[in-house]
Amino acid sequence: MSHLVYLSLGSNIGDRETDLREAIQRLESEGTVRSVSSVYETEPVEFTDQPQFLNCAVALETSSTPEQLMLQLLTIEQAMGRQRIQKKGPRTIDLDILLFGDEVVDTPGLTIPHPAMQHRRFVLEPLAEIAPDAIHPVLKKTVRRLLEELPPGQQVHRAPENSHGSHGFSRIKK
Ligand code: PH2
Ligand code: MG
Ligand code: MG
Repeated sequence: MSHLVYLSLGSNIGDRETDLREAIQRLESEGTVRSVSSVYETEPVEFTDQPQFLNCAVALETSSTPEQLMLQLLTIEQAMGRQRIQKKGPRTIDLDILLFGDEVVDTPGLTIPHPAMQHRRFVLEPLAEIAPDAIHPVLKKTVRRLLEELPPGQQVHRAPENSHGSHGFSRIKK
């Protein structure tokens, strides 16, 4: 049984765009990448004294369970040199599960939907680009609606495209 999962990717140290692209490539071995949003330059929120982020959203079709996928994401983060020094602090790569089909998971190690997604423009703006009609199974609202309901603030804008165009990966796949 496979599920369509939405992930948020972020990087704010090192070559941020290369790291996002490498993470997406690595995700290909965990399932099928169905779509990738534009890359957004976003101001840091929650822990604000850190560099600007690049963020994007990815739709991944996977036959893993939520727990298996979480471990796969952790393994990718570690393989890419992620160091955990400061909570919510600078990172080379962060891979978070936002939505896992319509499943709801609430265990000490894993919460799905991501507990902060509805408050974060850096999550909702890229996600709305690839999945405006996806439904948050707890709040029972579409991603489009969650984005519309966000209070003003949190700067997010599409990063300029690089010389390869489309950041070197195709946006929407069949
Ligand atoms: N991630 C955080 C905390 N703050 N801010 C932005 N703009 N983008 C992020 O990915 C981010 C953040 C914790 O994971
Ligand atoms: Mg995160
Ligand atoms: Mg994370």
